[in-house]
Amino acid sequence: MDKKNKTLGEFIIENQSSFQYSSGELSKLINAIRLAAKVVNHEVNKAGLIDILGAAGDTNIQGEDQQKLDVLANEKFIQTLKNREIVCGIASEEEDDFISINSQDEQHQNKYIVLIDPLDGSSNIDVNVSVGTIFSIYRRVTPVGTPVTIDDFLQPGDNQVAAGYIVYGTSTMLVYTTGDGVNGFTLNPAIGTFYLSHPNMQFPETGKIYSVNEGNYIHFPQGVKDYIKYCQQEEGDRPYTSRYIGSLVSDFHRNMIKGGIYMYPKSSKAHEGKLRLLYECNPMAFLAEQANGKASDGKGRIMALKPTELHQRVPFFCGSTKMVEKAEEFIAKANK
Ligand code: P6P
Repeated sequence: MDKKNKTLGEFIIENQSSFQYSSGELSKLINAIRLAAKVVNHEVNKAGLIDILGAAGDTNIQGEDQQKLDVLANEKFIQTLKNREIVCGIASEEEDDFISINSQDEQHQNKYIVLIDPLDGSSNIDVNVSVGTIFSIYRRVTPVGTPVTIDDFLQPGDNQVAAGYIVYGTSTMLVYTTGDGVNGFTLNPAIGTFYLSHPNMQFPETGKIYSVNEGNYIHFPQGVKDYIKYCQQEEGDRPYTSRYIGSLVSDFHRNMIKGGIYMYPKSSKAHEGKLRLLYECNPMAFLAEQANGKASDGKGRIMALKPTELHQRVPFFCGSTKMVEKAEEFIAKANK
């Protein structure tokens, strides 16, 4: 079959044998995410009509309570994942604690946990800038059939069995990995089908784009300041271009296609950085490494970190391998 006309459903079926665990469950997991993505996509695209439909907290013209989109996205993903009877626990940026899903039917020995950032960059919605959903999937580590514990969620990123994002941009794309490369699927909204549009996505080894909020420059550690100045120097293939959308998924997606580095360093204002390890950095790091890129906390691999808290933050440097390594070099030199 022509790769370009392949649907997400066909792709999952064709590749389920490459998923090292029980294949049927992967299909259900990704199909649940696919369904929730279409529902959220519909709501995000309606956001521009908020003045007509009513802002969050109001009732819309149908008399329905208008929800904040990140609350709605959170509810849609949780509800869809619960209904599929293969997930035993969910953690979300929108939930203080993890959700334990105890299947009533003992034959459903649910083995997977999912961590999500249901609508990352949601503050961009009001200004019509693209936003995204990020997901990370593990097998539980506590005995099947018992309620999940925090240990099931505090696993290093290297234990992920699948991860991906949906970017709600000029087109809606679902990009994911199960450890066998990264593939991107574009939604045809007319028929509600995702098509394989970006097979085997790879970060260029280097690039000319650096993404960082330079408004925080004076608060960055010296090594980060030195790297940013390096990017701006007139030498060789520099100065680079600065591009910062303020939406991790969008900056990551552009950099994966064009080459580049995304940075959210720690600073005197954000002592551990801003991004969350479990449901932002680890899934993006899994994708980056599967696409021959790199993801670091400035010193070492993000996915090697042993998490200690559900919502912990870490500094994040991610993208083209040579650019991340250069940033690590400046950080190490400044720390000598
Ligand atoms: P700042 C969105 O809130 C987010 O988590 C990422 O998607 C984005 O890259 C970053 O924070 C933007 O944060 O502090 O630069 O506005």
